[in-house]
Amino acid sequence: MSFKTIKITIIGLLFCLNFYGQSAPENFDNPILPGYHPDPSICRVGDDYYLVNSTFIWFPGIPVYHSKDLVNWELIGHAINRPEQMDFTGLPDKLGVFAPTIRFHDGLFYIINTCVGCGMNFYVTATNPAGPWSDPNWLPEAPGIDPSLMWDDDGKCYYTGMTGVEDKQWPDQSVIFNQELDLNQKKLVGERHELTFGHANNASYSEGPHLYHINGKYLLMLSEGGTGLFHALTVHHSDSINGPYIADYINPVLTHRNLGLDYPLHAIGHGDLVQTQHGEWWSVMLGKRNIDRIITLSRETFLAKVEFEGQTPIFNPGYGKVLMEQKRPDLPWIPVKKNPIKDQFEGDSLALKWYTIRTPKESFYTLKDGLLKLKLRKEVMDSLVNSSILVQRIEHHKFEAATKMSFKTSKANEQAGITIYRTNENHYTLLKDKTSLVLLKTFMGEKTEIARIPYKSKEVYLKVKANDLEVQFSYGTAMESLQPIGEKQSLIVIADGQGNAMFNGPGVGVYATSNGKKSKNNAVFDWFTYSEK
Ligand code: 6LW
Repeated sequence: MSFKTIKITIIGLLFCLNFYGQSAPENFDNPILPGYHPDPSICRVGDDYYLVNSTFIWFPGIPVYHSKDLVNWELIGHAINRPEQMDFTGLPDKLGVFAPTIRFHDGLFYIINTCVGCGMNFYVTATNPAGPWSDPNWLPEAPGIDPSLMWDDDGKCYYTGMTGVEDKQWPDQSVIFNQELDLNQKKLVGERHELTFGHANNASYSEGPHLYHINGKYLLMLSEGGTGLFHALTVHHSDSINGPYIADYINPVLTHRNLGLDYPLHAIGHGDLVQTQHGEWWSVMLGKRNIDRIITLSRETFLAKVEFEGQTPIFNPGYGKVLMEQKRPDLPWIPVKKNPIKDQFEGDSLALKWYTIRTPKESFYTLKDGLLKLKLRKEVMDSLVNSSILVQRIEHHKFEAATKMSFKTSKANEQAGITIYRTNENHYTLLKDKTSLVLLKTFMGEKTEIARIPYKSKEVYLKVKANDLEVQFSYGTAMESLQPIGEKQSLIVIADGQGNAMFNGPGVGVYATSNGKKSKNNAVFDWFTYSEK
């Protein structure tokens, strides 16, 4: 090998190796955002991609992700992270912030969304997508849910949304409409135009619309069939922004509803399109991985290639479905810093991956000297108000989470420990109290004590280990000598469709409560680990 060849090889290798020392793979794996990541919307600004999801009553709300390659995503902030912006108090877990749309126009980022149960449609803006985001601009005149924005060549901003139909011709009929949004007056103006009821004459829940102006034609992409098994993406074309829109013959352009109940990926729909700086088209969409038809990870975000044949987007040409692995976009490979397995609670703020449930009205934790101190408050996670709970997304069917906690009490009402949370009526807790450790299951609002073990010392290690549909809780005075508490438990407790578990997703984390009485006590957490197993 000549010196020149060696030099070229080394330069080539350096190009292939990014700054984390990983070589760029040929393929990527789906989902690109595992775990609770429903209703994705995406936009590109130059070489940068931004993606948002719905979060219902989790706080902070509406995560903003950034990527350079459409595969590696870094959480950079949240659109709703100040309690004054939005109040989720009193809302069931399936309400709150629904499907957002993110767009960039004229130097400003826009996220438009609906807070169902707390003010309905609104938009927030930011010059930096990591935040701060503005207070919500409420649009009380905008009916329905799932708003989207599009700026047309005339410089006007168009709002597209879905709303109900008064005299329904078939069950669950809804309508997609558009109207001009005057950004100076911050309200919808002019006439409202009905665009479509969906592509089929029994289309249910036409929703999640996005409007694109591509090669002089208007493309309206929406979802039909509801966000479960019958979910599908359809497209509709028009020469004029206000219609008439003609359904594409290829509809639905993407669905898994014809693949059968036992196909491991259900509910594909609710998508958004993006064109790369190199001209490729890609789409993000939601889907539900299932085990034996049971969905414990809720709706996740997937990526699929799109090629246009004329005006028609063809999703994953030759396959027509979402793939678990495929060739990655033609973009430089830029991995992002992964969340460390062990959160040592260093620094003075929690990592962005942590959420509480419903808007906090007071501060309930502190971080100091590498310790997370959780205040015991009278609120409980079974109610519809914020309690002292902090969770992060469960992203894998097989995972392990553990913590080291110091907690001592002389009062029978005080408890603290670890939790797997889906809704106020569906969760597990492994809690330490005055005299013991207790494993509690709350399923469809009914609480059962699974196991109780006398436990005295102040320090305790608590662990959950999930294997598909089962979870084993354990405890001990050292990580090396943990003992199981109770039998293996079923994760059906946090699965979709069980009681009030719908739309939102599951989390794992820490919790402390004084069960209705005032308290000055704290539970102190040294670290928290989460990893795929
Ligand atoms: C959302 C709707 C949907 O607003 O589910 O899957 C609703 N699509 O578009 C709640 O996420």
